[in-house]
Amino acid sequence: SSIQIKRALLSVSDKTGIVELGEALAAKGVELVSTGGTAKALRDAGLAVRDISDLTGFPEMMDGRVKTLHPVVHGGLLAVREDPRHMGSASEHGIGMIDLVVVNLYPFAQTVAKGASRDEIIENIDIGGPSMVRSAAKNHAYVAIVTDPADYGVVATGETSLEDRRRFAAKAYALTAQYDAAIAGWFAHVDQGQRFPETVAVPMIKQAELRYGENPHQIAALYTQAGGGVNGIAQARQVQGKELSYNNYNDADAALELVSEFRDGPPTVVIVKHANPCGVATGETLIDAYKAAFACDTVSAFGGIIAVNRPLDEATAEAISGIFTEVVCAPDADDAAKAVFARKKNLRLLLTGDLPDPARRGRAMKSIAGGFLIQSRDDGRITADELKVVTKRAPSEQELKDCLFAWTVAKHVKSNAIVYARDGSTAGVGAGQMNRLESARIAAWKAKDAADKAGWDQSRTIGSAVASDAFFPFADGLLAAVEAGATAVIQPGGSIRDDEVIAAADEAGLAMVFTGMRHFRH
Ligand code: 93A
Repeated sequence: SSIQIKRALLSVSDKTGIVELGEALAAKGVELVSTGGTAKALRDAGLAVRDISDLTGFPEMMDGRVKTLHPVVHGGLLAVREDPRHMGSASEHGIGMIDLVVVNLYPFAQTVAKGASRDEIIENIDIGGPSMVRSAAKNHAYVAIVTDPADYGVVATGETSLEDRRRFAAKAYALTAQYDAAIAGWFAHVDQGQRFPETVAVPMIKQAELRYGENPHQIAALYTQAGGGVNGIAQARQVQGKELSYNNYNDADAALELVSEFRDGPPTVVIVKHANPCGVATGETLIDAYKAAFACDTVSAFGGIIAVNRPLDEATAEAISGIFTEVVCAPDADDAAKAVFARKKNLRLLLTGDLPDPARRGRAMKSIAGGFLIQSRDDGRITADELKVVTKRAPSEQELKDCLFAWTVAKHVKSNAIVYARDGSTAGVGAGQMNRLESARIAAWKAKDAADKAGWDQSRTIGSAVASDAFFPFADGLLAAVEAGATAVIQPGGSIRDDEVIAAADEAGLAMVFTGMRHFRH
């Protein structure tokens, strides 16, 4: 099953490494056949090359749209060498066998990315290349199809094994599938402006196989969308520590997405546990912010995932190292901070560079049995002047600040979400309950517990602002917040009982603002 290469067809847009490969093949006595540009590159390097037009008996024509689309090429790729009828047809029509095809395609995605005209984009849809890739891959029993320069070394030997040819074939079909997916996506989204095309093909590239999934009996891998252009957690650079697990990625994503909301804000630290923030704070410095975030819930922070919006310094790294932390994610870290973490062998340090734009548009996907739900990413953000004061009392400047801070955090808390905040720091977070009242109670209870543990004279929910990710359907949730000491409320509004809720707020002397936008996150 090892096959000696006698004739190779080289046709590449990206000419990297092609001359070296041509030289190696020529040295093994392989006949080289090429399309125009590739033939020129090889010839310029002093190699003997046969033009494809010589093989087909047709010139490369119609602006190169028809170069290799010919029975002489596809017969030479598809013929079953052991089938006398196939070989009979080949000799009858003067078709010689081709044992190796080296192709990379017209740069479609790159042409789109550089903002080329529609005509130029269309011209960069490769037809002949993928046809050869598919023909050669189908007939991998006899033909090697190389689409990745990383594999040039393997065929430079002048021989191919069946094992390699099978591997190449798998890679080749993945390439044409992704190539067509990119074209289909461009037609649907860009050219036709469809919000949701009839069918979706998403070109995905495997980045890593993970040790296991959410649980050890599940398998898992990380894929990224080809040409994604987003600097998210999947693109972060791991500087040190154990391999990231499935849960690490999921939690680090939640932490990074939340801290990115504060991209242009003061130093901010987010501590996430099981994809929910358990402490978020802003401060004069990163270490101040860390201490305040940690104080919110010192119990849950153990084994947490931390994301920050400033380059890490030594003092903050020292503070973080005080307890067991799974992952730290930052735009950057100075050498001193790196040295501190280096002492914690298991701690995973991820550097992201500039934080992602919190307002960017995108699609979010969730799997359900037998299907996927696709929605636009929750890029909704609210500013102070979009808020509607609904109570007799308007929030003070500090209350307003805390309202907006709590609201931003609540957006990233699993519903039902209730977040108490005071002085730029979360005081209590209630997440993932089946009713809002319980979230309000749990958050207050956790804040009280944190105060007791820290030896403060009172819970930090006293004098806090409270955010609710969706409207209070009844006054009871709001009253639980009043009981916890909240003086200001931010919520979407829109319940049929808004009047009741507003009356209860006025009765308690609260200041309440409506956002008109909710942030369910399930
Ligand atoms: O325009 S095509 O779709 N028509 C063809 O028949 C054809 N054959 C090869 N493009 C075709 N190719 C592509 O040309 C290859 O996939 C490769 O990307 C490129 C190499 O052209 P050249 O050797 O002239 O630079």
